[in-house]
Amino acid sequence: MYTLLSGLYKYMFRRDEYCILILGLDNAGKTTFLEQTKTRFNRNYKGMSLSKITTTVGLNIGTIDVGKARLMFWDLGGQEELQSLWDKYYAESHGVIYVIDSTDEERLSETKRAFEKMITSEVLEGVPILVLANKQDVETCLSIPDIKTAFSDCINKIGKRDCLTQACSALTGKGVNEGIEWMVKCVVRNIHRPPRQKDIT
Ligand code: G3D
Repeated sequence: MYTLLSGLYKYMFRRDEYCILILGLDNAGKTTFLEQTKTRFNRNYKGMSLSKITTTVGLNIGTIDVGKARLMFWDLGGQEELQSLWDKYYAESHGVIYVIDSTDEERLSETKRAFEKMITSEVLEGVPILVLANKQDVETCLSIPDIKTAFSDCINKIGKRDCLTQACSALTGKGVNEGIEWMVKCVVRNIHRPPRQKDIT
């Protein structure tokens, strides 16, 4: 009886786990986004003060539960020398959140190059990509149409995968829930699709 009940309990509360990479240049707001996400989705999480966050060096991790999905985030450093490590994590990932600093027009072509390199990786084929146009709380920031125009020649490389550009402020939280909920929908749907080539052993 105990085994039956414990099995039933486990079945009812079982969560499917998904690894989500948070990528983007240094200073884009990746760590702030992760902290904001943890604060919003984990009821008892007491986050650090968002204004005290410093740029990602190495790796930050975090987990949230949304419905029956458990998202495990890996926030990777965005400095040029750390970007070469991103692809070591691709094979494990179910989704990518790519964070752009909408206030940094000077580095727009640099972030586009890093984005292009990432989306052309075969290992990430079919993996949903959420592009966060971050820092939209800053009045002088680039708008979504500005960013989409700057990234327009990436469209063909995105292919058939799910991709959404979401306006966001990691600092105030605007757009964060919408982005996460979209990602959950995509990864849950993908798990019921035939496996990607890399998953076939
Ligand atoms: P990173 O992890 O991508 O390197 P961080 O970036 O999360 O460390 O953020 C870099 C800087 O951008 C931080 O400011 C942080 O407060 C700021 N920032 C992040 N998201 C937003 C946002 O949505 N709006 C605004 N206005 N600022 C944001 P400092 O001053 O500590 O460098």
